Amino acid sequence: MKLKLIKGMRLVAATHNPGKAREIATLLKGDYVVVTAGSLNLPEPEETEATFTGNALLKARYAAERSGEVSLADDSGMSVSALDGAPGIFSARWAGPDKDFALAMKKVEDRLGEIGADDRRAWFTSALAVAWPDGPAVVVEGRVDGTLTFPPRGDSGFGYDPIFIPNGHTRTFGEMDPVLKDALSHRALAFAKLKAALID
Ligand code: ITT
Repeated sequence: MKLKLIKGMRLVAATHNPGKAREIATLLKGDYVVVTAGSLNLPEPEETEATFTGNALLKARYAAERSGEVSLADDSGMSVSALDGAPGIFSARWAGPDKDFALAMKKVEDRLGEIGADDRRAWFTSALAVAWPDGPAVVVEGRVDGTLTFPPRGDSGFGYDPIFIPNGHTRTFGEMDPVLKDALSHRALAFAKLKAALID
């Protein structure tokens, strides 16, 4: 069977993160009827896998099984070179139970200070998985490289956006027009791959 996403169909966005849900809806550009896992009252699965792609597949499959509809999940995070790729898949968990990203960004700054690292290189990864209720699934990954800046700048976007400057730019993702972030982000790059694989 050839897996395809047909324009106009309903897609469950298997995320409970409003910032991500907004970006996913924009990237699907009105071609699909997007319903969120939250609006269907689907619970959040525990992210037990060790990779972005593993957790993206786990979340997409979990939503597809419970909703009976084609589901799309994103597992993403920020990795810091000098911290050996941390927080990586633990990016959400560094913000604690209150999802406090000011705290998470401070933790990144403090860890860099503790080890006396000058290297400010970092990257974002987004793994996007689509799962069909009858079993098949597809996963792709996108990555954008950049450098970190402290203190955080800008209140656009979400998560770690205020400390991340993508290469070739001077503004953080938090200061940038969301249209520009959506044109060059890790999520946009993963979407381009997904479209090439699943959309005619
Ligand atoms: P769902 O699992 O419900 O989708 P989540 O927030 O728990 O929501 P993840 O497990 O994938 O999602 O965690 C990824 C974290 O990495 C997320 O909470 C953000 O803080 C951060 N992150 C991912 N993409 C980001 C982006 O584009 N800009 C800023 N931070 C981002």
